[in-house]
Amino acid sequence: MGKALEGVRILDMTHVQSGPTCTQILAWFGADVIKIERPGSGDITRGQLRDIPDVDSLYFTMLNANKRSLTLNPKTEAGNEIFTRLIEECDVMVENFAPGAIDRMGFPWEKIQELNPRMIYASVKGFGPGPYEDCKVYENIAQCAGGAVSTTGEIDRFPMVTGAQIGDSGTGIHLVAGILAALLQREKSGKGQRVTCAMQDSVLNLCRVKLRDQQRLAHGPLTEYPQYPNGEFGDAVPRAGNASGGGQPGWIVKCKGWETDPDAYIYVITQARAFPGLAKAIGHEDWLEDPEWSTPEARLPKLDQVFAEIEKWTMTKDKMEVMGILNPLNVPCGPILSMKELAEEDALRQTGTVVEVDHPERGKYLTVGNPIKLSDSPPDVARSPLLGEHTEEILKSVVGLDDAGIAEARRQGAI
Ligand code: CAO
Repeated sequence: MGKALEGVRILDMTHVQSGPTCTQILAWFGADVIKIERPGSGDITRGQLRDIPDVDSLYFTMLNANKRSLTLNPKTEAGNEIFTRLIEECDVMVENFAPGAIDRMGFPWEKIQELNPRMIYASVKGFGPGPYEDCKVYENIAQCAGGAVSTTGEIDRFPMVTGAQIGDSGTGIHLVAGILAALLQREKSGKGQRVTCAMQDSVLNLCRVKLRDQQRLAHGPLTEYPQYPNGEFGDAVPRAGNASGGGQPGWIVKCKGWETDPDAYIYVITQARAFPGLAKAIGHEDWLEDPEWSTPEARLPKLDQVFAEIEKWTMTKDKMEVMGILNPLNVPCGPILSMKELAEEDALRQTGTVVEVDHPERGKYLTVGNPIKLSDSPPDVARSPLLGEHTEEILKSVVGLDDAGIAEARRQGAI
């Protein structure tokens, strides 16, 4: 079966995490992704957080599946010529270097357009135009700048970053959407365009509900926040612990074994229409007849007591037992799953969300496959390339160099 992006060639100038997440998804959709890496060392993540000496790290292998690797230094004379040919031969160029790095290599957008008017040139930067546009940015900085950190954490404690890589991988996924839209527009216009995603913007987009709450604050306290009705609200959205971001109250409660198992917890949402079943399950049928508890409005100021009662019940059961009882009652709930549990989850293996791949140097490892499922374009997850594994192959078939040209490029240190 063909793949959705078959025939699309990507000039992948990405490194670390944000850009590589984007091009990895494009590769899973079937694009030919040519990853350009600095001769000798390659993407810095190949050597970062290594678990096995002298072998590409999991950081690299889990972000660069299904790509081909070409070592190239565009700052050399031969490298500049090869890079020029690649721009002519590719459909999309993706990069996430520090601001201005590609320009300094001698390839500003104007020149790229001249070389290939159909080229889509996609970039991740930390910030959009403005006071911080020249800053280098990593994940946690983006989380801070995009509003995630000020709104995450325990109430009245210090701000907290989240383990989800919403700045890096989150921005990479936003960039995928921009590239696909630009490819579609090119079908009609015949022209490429510039696609840019700032990490701050992507994080803020993911924190949309918190900007909603900022505006609601002007009209009174945020009644679903744990600070209501007894705590104080300032002039900015506060941290809300584990309160639900939606209109239905939710919280994390302990389950059996919590004293020794750090993940023996479950998230329970007291959705109004499922509340009668929940109340009965925890032995609080009395609440349903009592006007002090029977309506969401009556319960709102005493959510802490509601969840304390739920917890008394959940502490007598393990989290999967709670799931088994509450789900048939349509009570939305979710166990706190550890990475160990996720790695061992059979259903995720079956859907290709967790995939085992074989690597010639490290052996078998697990990766997260494509979370976006296309029925006519299922991904075959392949291992990441070794550094420069496809250099000669690409120079011959895409760039059109012969053996003498390759030898000269090598002599100059261009590849
Ligand atoms: N051959 C020769 N030189 C190369 C090369 C190659 N194949 N690939 C990159 N380089 C050079 C660049 O040209 C640049 O040189 P100059 O600064 O002299 O122009 C240099 O390598 C380093 O690039 P950099 O500044 O991007 O790298 P860094 O490690 O200092 O910074 C990062 C990393 C991520 C902070 C920065 O790239 C950045 O802010 N990127 C945009 C935001 C982003 O994507 N952040 C998320 C990263 S994932 O956590």
